[in-house]
This record gives sequence, C-alpha cells and structure tokens, in this order.
Amino acid sequence: PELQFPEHLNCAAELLDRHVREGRGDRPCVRAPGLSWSYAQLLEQANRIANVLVNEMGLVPGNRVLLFGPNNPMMVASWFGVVKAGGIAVAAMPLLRAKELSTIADIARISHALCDNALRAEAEAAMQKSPALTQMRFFNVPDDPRSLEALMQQASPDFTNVDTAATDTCLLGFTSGTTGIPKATMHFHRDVMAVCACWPRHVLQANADDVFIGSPPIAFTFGLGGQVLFPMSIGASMVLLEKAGPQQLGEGLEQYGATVMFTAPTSYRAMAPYGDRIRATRLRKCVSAGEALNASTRALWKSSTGIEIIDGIGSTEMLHIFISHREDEARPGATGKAVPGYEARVIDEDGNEVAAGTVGRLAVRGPTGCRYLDDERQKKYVQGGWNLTGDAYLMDADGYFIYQARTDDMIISAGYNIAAPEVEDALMAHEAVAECAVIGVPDAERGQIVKAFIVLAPAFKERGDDAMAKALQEFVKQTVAPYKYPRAVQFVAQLPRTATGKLQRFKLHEAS
Ligand code: 3UK
Repeated sequence: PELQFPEHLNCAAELLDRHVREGRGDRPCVRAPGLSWSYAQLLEQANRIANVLVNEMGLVPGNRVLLFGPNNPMMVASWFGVVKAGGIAVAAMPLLRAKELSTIADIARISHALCDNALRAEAEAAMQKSPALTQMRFFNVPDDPRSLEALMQQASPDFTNVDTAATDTCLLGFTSGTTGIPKATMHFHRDVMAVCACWPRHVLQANADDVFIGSPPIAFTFGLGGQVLFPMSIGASMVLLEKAGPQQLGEGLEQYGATVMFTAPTSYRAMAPYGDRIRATRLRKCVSAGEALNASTRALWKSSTGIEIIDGIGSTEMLHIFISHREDEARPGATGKAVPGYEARVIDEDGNEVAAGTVGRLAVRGPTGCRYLDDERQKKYVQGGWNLTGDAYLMDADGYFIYQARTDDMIISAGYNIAAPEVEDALMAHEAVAECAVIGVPDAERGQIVKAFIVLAPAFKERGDDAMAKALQEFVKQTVAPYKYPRAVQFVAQLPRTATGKLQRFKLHEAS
C-alpha cells in the first residue's frame, strides 16, 4: 500500500473537506432516524463546531476533548469539529458512569467536553470530580440557548483547518478493560489515513455507493473505523443507530438499504434466524470483529443469508484490523492473513518465531502501532518493534492465523494446554446453550481444571441441573479431545461483559 504521508496532514481535511472540494459535496454522507446529511452538510456542522470550540470554549491545538454520546450525527460532527481544530478526540462509551468517565478524564487530562444531552447527569457528575475538565457543552438539546446547537447557529460555517503535523495525535482510544483497568493509546492523523489505506482497500473493497451500518460504538475504534472513517475515506455513506441491537440492525438494513454491516459474532447469531428478511435487503458485506468468530457462527450466517462473513482481528492499540481475509479467502475457524501493509507472526516467550502449527504469542507490526500513555505498559506491549497483542495464535501451513485464546486464557490442566474458546465453541454447538464462558480454576491435583459458566437457551431455562451438566460434559467429549471437557459446570443467568460486549473473564475468576 501507498503509505507515504506529507509532513502536514489533518485527517479531517482528507476524510471530509476533500469530498466537498472535489465536487462530491451533494453526495449522501450521514443517515439517521429523521435525518440525512450530505458531505457538504456534515462539513458545515463540523466547521461550526470547530468555531465554537476555538472561539467560545477556548480550545487550542493539543487539547483533549471528551466526546460522550451514542452513535448519532452530532457525535460524528463533533469528532470532526475537534480534529479540524487540532484537538484530540477522546470518545467515551455511552454506557460509562460518572466515576469511570472521570477516571478517563483524569488519565487523558481532558479539558473540554461535548456531550449528548441524554447523558447530561453522568457528564456533569464527572466534571465535578475532574477539576481539569472546565468546558462542557451539550448537544441534542431542544430550545436551549446555551446548547452546542445554539452556539453553532451563531458561528461561521467556514473554518480553516488547523495545519497539524501528520504525527500529531488526533485521538486517544481507551481499551475496553477486559482486565479491569482502562488503558489509553494515542493515534496520529497519519494513523487514521493508514488504516483507511490498508484493510478497507485490500480486504473490504467497498465503493462510494455502499451504505455502512453497524453496532459498535464510535467510542470504540472498531466502530469509529467501520462506521465513520472507512465509508468517508471512499465517499460512501453511513447509517447511525443509537441503539444497535440485532433487531435495530435488522430494521436498519430494511429501512436504509445498508449494504455493509459491522458487528460482533453474538449479534450475527442473534440475527441468523431472520435470514429470509435479510436476503430481501441490499446487504452484501458483513464484517465481524471484537472476538473470535467460530466456524459454526460463520456457517450459520452463510446458510441463513448467503453471505460469507469477513472476520478480522483488530485492537485499540493497533487502531483497527491487522489480520483478516476477503470473502473468497474465508477459511472456517481462521481469522485470516496479515492485512497488506502489516506483518504478523507467532513467537515463543523469547521472541523467536515458532513453527507452523505451534501455538504462541501473536506479534504484529505495520503502519499503526501501540502508543500507550503509560511507559511501563508500553515496554510490555511493544518488544523489538513488534506489538504483542496478548493473544495466543497459531499459523497453519498455508499462512492462515488461527485464534486460540487470550494469552491469559490458556488453561493448563494436568500438563495439557487448553484454549478456553475451543471448549466454548464445543459447548455452543449444543441446542441448550445460549452463551457460555470457560476459565481455568485452581485444582490441587491437576493444577487447573476447566470450568464452564453456561447461560441456557430460553427453552431450556428451567433445566440447569446435574443431568444437564452431565449431558453437556458428554457432548463436549464427543467433539473435542476428552481431556478438554469442563469438569466443573455452573449455570448462570448472564455473563459479565464490557461496554463493547467482551467477556470479562477476570470477574468469573473472582466469582470462582
Ligand atoms: C480480541 C479478536 C479473535 C483480541 C477491535 C477491530 O476488538 C477490538 O479492540 P479491543 O482493544 O480488543 C482487542 C482484542 O480483542 N479480538 C478482536 N477481534 C478479534 N479475537 N478474533 C477476532 N476477529 O483478543 C484482540 O487482542 O477492544 C477490533 C477493530 C478495532 C478494534 N479496536
């Protein structure tokens, strides 16, 4: 890929202003319930916000700006307003509460905030706790002269973008905290353009007529890329849904004629029963990331909708997807190959590449990479120029990367290495299992034993007894090596998850 960037680069100018300058201002850009903005209209909103930030809120380049709201047009306009003004966008998950928000505000030294009025109470409580956060305005407020919209009306629709360096930071991403502590990573204007030039161009291969839709929050770099940056990098359009559960996504496909969808494996499973309705929509490309896509979910979606899912592993640290595959290269159970522009390999504890077929630690490098605010963490994550993502992978003889587990989720029982997700996949194939999570728990004899937490499917809700546990154990022994079966089984009503839907295994460890 062409990854040479000029010394001066503002990614907002490339993703937004460029389309208007080159005559595509009337093309559709943002769709949401009751709203449709062209590129020119989004540009005007973003320019007004940039003017408010600079003239009314005293923003100077380098200030960190909290963006707090669900996926809606004002969130996107605000993101571009901040970046145009040379600020650093720090988007936070709408589910966060005041305490978590103020932690983020303190770690990121946030001074300014643009928040959705629906989240006003939490935002204001966070402001009380974080003294550096002094400037806050709310959007989506009807008839309030102090609202962001009211200030925007007074502001000029023109704005000269701040002449940022390609290596100036434009966003801070917070990891979702599967281990409990949020970590902040920096990304430059150049990084945003680099991710647009790699995976979307070489793997996704969408075009300007595509309509993107998806569930991940914009505050999650998966959502920011998939639903905002990637469509805009090719002059396509996005559908923004504040609530994007399986049902809303399905309705969104019908209502807006979306063609490219980004969501996670759980959501594909939930939508799969509605294959006939989905086949009647314009949906043509489906992307899964955030957690491993097992072979059965891939097969289920394919048989239901006719569409082969594009799987991809990405991370907040790397900004977006670095191992993936095109639809026609899909291999059930594999994540894919290194995205053009990136290199990936599997290494041992000493950093040496292991042979094909051997499980080891995933190491990646490319045009984007991890820059934690915290130097100690940084040293652990980036070693010898390679980013260690914390995932256990193996590469097969054909160069496909096959996910095993988070490195911490490899269970060692009586000397055997067992990857938790493999046992989970085996359990998921049983009709009584809606969701499950597997961990290793201490055991005097075997070191660790495999323990499964199981959420039963609605039809089996009342049957969480010993007989069911036994049946599930036998079922697993039929499909994977018997030593991997869960010796302990616990039925639970739900599993602990982060705001991005990731399993919080540490909470299960605590509960065991
Ligand atoms: C796991 C996957 C197997 C893996 C993300 C796409 O998930 C994203 O970022 P996070 O920082 O988490 C990163 C970790 O999640 N993971 C993600 N995708 C897959 N495991 N198969 C996959 N396809 O453990 C990884 O290290 O929350 C995903 C784009 C941007 C992102 N930030």
